Amino acid sequence: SLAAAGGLMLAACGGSAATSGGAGGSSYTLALIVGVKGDPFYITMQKGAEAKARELGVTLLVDGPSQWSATLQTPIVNAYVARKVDAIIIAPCDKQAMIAPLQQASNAGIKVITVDTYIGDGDYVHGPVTFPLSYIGSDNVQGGKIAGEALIKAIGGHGKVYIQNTVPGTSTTDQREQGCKEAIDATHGAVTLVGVDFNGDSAAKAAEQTTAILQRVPDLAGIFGTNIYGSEGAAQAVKNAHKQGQVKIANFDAPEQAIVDLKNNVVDIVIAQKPADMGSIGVQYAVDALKGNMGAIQKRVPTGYVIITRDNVDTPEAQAAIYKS
Ligand code: T6T
Repeated sequence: SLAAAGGLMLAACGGSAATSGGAGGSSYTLALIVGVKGDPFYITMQKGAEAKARELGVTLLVDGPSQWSATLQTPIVNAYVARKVDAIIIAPCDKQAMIAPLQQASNAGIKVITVDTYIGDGDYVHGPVTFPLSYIGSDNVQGGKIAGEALIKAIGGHGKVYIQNTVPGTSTTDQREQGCKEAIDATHGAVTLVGVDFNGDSAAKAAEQTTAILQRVPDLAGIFGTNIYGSEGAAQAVKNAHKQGQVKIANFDAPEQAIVDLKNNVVDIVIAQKPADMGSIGVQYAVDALKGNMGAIQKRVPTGYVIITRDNVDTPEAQAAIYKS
């Protein structure tokens, strides 16, 4: 397939995608497989992973599918298994479909760590899938709840809301939807959910779907965008309809555009994750595991959030949380 060819090409001309370790030059080769290429969240994760790889003197290869798709991500995993890397640090695109290819990697003796998203139910101690060494990422039910509660507050505690989601089966965004629904349920009917759409991780599709909802539900009060693309598309549609300020938006993730929209009153809350920490801890854990230092590894590492509003957007903490692109 195209993705396999792309993966092999990247591997073959490794130079651009590989960060080679400095001092001492270890023999370890790690692979970071992101959820989708070009996403500022994963670009920021990659920078964190590369910095840690340099510090520890290991080689890091980086690749990912061109679209959010387990079908496109699977041959990338297979290519790294064939290449016999020492560890795979991956944001799996689907919590079920990525189990088998990663199980094969693990069976081949490759250390597997998941970052951002998980496989199975994310509980690698008691859950159905236990071979990954750790799941490093946000608490996404909590994140969805924070978004939902902020949205409910922004709309004055009552009214109609809509969720712009990405691809079902993705652990992160499934859990954000769940957390937001819990916040809505806690209003006991004061806030109602008029719909959830899945945009396939495309901002253009998200804008199209949101435009249709704005027409169908003229008194829509608020929108929760569950990631960069859902939020970006929702904001674009609201701007196109000249409804900024009237329709409130809770924006998951913190690319530059979200900060612009926050400052222009198009969105009211920006929930920044810590992708660089996910990448950095992922690399640290892979090296710990390869050195047999299992005591250093926790099976679950929640990385936390920085909540950005107009009140704190110019603080150093908020500015540092904005994703790189
Ligand atoms: O929200 C992040 C990530 O946590 C999610 O799994 C996929 O989408 C993003 O990369 C943002 O686009």
